[in-house]
Amino acid sequence: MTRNLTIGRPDDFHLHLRDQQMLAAVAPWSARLGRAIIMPNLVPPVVTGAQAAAYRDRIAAALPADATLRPLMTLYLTEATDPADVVAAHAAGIIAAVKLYPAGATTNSDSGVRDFDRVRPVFEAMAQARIPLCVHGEVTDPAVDIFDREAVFIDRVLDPVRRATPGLRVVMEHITTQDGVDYVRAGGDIGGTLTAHHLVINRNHILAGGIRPHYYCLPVAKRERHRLALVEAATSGDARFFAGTDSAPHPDHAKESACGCAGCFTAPNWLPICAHVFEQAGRLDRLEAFVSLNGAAFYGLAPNADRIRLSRRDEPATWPARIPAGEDSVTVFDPGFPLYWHVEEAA
Ligand code: OTD
Ligand code: ZN
Ligand code: ZN
Repeated sequence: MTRNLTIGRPDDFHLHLRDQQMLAAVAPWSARLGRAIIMPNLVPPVVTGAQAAAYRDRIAAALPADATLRPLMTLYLTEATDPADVVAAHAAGIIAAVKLYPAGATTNSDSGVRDFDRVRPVFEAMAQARIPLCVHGEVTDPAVDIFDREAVFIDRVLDPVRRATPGLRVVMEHITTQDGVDYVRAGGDIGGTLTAHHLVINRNHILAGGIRPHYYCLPVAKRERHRLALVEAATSGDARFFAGTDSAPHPDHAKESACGCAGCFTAPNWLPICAHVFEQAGRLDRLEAFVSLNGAAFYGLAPNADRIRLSRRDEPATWPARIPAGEDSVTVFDPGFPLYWHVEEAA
C-alpha cells in the first residue's frame, strides 16, 4: 500500500477568501497553496483592475509570513464592464481571469449578468487576448428545477456563447453533473474544475436524517450517479479537469438559519479528501495531475517548483470542527468518514 506520496505543491483554481475579519480567519488555511484563483464576489464585487490590485494587497497582508500562496485575481463581470479595463488589467498581470455569474445564481451574484448579449464585446476582447472566462454554469430561471440548472445552462447559455465567440477560453467551474463532464469532454478550449466536496457528497447528504446546512452549496450536490461521473472525470487523467475547491466560508449563524447561505468551507481538508478519493479509485498516481499540474497548464503557468509530501498514517488526520471568525465561527466541511492522508510540509 502506498504510504508516502510526493507531489508538486498544489494550486486551487477556485477559492473564496472574502475580506476583512473573514479573510483574516480563513487566509492561514490556504497559505500553503502554490497559487489560487481568487473569487471576486465580495460586497461590493471586485469589478475593476484597480479594485483587484487592492484586494490582492489585502490578501497578502492577511497571509502569514511563511505563506507560499500567490493569489491570482479575477474580475467580476457585470453588464457595465469595460472590455479595455479587462484587457489592460490582464496585460498588467493584475488578473488571471474574469468571472461570469448569471445574476442571482449564487452568493453575491446580484451584480452579475442578466442579458448575455450585453457582455458580448467583453467576451470578444477576452477571446482576442486569450483571457480565460470562469463560468458559474447555472440558469436562474425559477421555472427550471434546481437540480437541472447546470444542464440547462449548457444548452441555453454556455454553448451559444462559445459558438458565437471563437477563441474564448472557458473554465466550467464546480461541475456537478455528468452533463457538465460530457460537455467539457466534447472539447474546444475548455477546462473544468471539480470541488472536493462534490466528489464525496450527493444530494442525500443534504437532507438525510435532517437538514444539513453545512452540506448546502451551489451548485447543489446532485444524484449519486452524477457524483460517480465527477470522480471518474477527476481520476481519469484527462488534463481538462482540475481542482478548484470553491471553499466558501460563511459564519455559522448564517449557515444554521431558516434561510441558510450556500457554501462549504473545505480549505483545511480538501487535499486529504482528494487523496482519499483517488486512493479509493485506485488512482493515487493521478492525484498530482489533478491538484498540481492540469490547472496550471490550462492557465499557461509553469508547475510549482517545490514539492509537498502526503503520508498515509494509521490514525486519522484531524482539524478543528470549526474555526473562530470574529465573534462567530466557520464550520469545517466534514466528509463523514475518517481521512488517513496527512499533508506534511517539507517533501
Ligand atoms: N457557491 N457559495 C459561494 C459561492 C459558490 O458558486 C460558487 O462559486 C459563496 O458563498 O461565495 C456557494 O455555494
Ligand atoms: Zn459558482
Ligand atoms: Zn465559488
